[in-house]
Amino acid sequence: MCGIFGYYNFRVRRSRKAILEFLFTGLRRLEYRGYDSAGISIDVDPLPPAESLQDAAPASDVPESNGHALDNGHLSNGHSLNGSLNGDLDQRLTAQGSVPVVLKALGNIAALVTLAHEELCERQVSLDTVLEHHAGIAHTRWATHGVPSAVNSHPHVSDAANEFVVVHNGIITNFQALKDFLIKHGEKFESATDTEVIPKLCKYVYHNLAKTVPFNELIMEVITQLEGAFSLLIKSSHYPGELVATKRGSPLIIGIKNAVTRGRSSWGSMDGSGKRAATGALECFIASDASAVVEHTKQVIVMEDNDLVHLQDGDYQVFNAAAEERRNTVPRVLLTLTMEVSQIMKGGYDHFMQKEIHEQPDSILQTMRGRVRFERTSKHAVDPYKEHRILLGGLTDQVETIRRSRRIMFIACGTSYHSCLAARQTVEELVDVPVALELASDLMDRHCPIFRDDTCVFVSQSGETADTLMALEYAKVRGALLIGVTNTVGSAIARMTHCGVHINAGCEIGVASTKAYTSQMVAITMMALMLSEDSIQRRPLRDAIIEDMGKLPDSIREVLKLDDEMKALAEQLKKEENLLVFGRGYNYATALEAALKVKEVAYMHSEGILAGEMKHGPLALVDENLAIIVVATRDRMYEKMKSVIQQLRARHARLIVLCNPGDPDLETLMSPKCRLIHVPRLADCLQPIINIVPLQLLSYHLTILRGFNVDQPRNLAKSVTIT
Ligand code: UD2
Ligand code: GLU
Repeated sequence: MCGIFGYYNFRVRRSRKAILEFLFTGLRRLEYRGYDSAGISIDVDPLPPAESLQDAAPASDVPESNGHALDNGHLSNGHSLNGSLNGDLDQRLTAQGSVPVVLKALGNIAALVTLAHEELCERQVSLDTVLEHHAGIAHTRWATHGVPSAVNSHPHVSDAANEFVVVHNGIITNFQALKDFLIKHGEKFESATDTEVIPKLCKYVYHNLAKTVPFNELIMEVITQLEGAFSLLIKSSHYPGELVATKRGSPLIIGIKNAVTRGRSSWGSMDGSGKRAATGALECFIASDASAVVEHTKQVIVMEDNDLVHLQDGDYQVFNAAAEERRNTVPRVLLTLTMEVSQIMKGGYDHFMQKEIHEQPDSILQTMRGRVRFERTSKHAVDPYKEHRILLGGLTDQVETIRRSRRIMFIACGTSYHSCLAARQTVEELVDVPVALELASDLMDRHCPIFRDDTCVFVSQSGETADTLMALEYAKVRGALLIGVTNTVGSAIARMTHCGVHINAGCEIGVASTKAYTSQMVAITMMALMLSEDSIQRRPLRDAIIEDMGKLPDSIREVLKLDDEMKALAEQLKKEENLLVFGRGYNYATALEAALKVKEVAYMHSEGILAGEMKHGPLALVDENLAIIVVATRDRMYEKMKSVIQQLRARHARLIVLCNPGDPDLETLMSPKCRLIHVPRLADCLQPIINIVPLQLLSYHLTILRGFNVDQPRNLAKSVTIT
């Protein structure tokens, strides 16, 4: 899991400073995906280019490497820019006017920016130099193999001369075998990563092929040796100005921007072969996800597994390693992103998590937009219920198959799993099909039986969650109907499922999922409502739910007014070491999700407890010091929850009770040490969508008050694209 970004320009004049800024901005957009270290590779000139001859230092004046070593905590390059390159390579590079330099830093992007400027300045690399043709790559890491450090951070290189430079997202599962092989052939490794085998393998293959082959063919050869998941950007001093992007398992998209030259588009002709006629200027923005591309261009190619894109001389060609003839290009459709630039900005909020919590009235509306018909026909209509309906365009063709399934199995991880848990009961109540719920990793560990008449629903915000994807592959082999519920159009899950629902919540950047969670619950509820449309017996229930769905945005607006109250509560709780959250029925998921939020961003130990299990263990923890949140809104579980509150009160617990207003019983149950948080009342199955919001606010404020980075919790990354 990490962020990869690449910038390629051809016949588009960009100063080196602008190129660096593209790379840094790309990394900033992707930082939420991983942020323990970062690095870039750009080209520098062994000889000063014509335009900057007057102000740049002569080549002979460019200092030798100042000896920054791999282990100095900052920089991995340390390779001299002149003098160290031998024989014909040196000449060729000089002719092409570029040689890759690698800069990397432990810590966040800001640390890399500072280091890069210092380092380039020290080497007298002119930032004003204009480069008409350049390929730069960048990476923000989330370590899987080897601790976060400058040595382990990317780009990784083949050798001291940077013959091959690679950034990688994913895990190479056979790296040890490759490493052993390469060591036997004289290669030396510096990092503890799996990634380092890739540049070294590139170099090995390059020098062992009978003749020099095009860059794409070389890399095609290399990736056939790789097992596991990867998205890669590779540049090489042997192929100056060229870039190869390839992927299997991990996501990668290419944004294409064609500059208009001499009054006509340089786009040239797309002949459907995936090959673009090289008529002029081209800029490409290659990234792990759309958030880093959308501000530059909306035209993208979503790369498929085993795709390899070769950027050369202002042309891009797409090949596929699984194609019968790997040297032939394959056609790929140019998609238009619907995302807006404003979605990736904080828009006046201090943090993405805060922004996304406050966006929920709108994100939920977007999830329902065009899919829920709230108004009923007049009471004189033949069938007054007919118009009160749900239409999920992506599922219409499969409704009958789903209804006839042996079971509906929801498969997800983390917060997405909680959304399935919250909505499970709704599906059970409305649809006559047994429902199962599986954590993707556990399903795979157990080799859980799946049959061809099962419907498997895969829920993932990013649509790229590795465990969920593996479960998807597993279910696919077994012939089940595969449905996706995802926030990311064009993601692996959206593409690999037979059908599905996009939740349309808008780009979610905060690592702790908030708006995607509530939209997932709404999407699954809509699914259940659509599947139960034929049931006369359930019409009153369906009607009540749909009626209240219309109230969701305003109810959430109401709950968001609790912001100050939740901040005050966070102030009270900020020094706690433990926090329990009790819930049951629909709100067991609320308890688990609230506890997950508190632990993942505020680093406070927190547990969600099924209140029905209280007497079977958790009650032993309760004393007058333990802070406990109890979710006791007035659904079918309310009376039982009141009894839970009584028992907790009897042990002098410090209670915070989330409830609906207007119950004098509850008021009298509480002591001055206890606190009530009032939220609006909605249909039972929609109540968890409301209830989680104040608890999201609480975890947000707890994190800020405890002094942690709410958008970048330690050791976590947004979408877990590796298992
Ligand atoms: C589609 C359009 C929407 C609008 C609307 C008009 C897209 C992405 N959506 O929305 O912009 O034009 O029609 O009626 O173009 N799918 C999967 N797996 C998943 C998610 C979705 O296979 O995980 C499929 C789904 O079965 C459908 C397509 O992707 O064929 C679009 O899904 P959707 O939920 O966006 O569909 P809809 O009709 O709400
Ligand atoms: N496995 C690689 C590493 O640990 C890449 C991790 C990532 O995707 O950031 O460096």
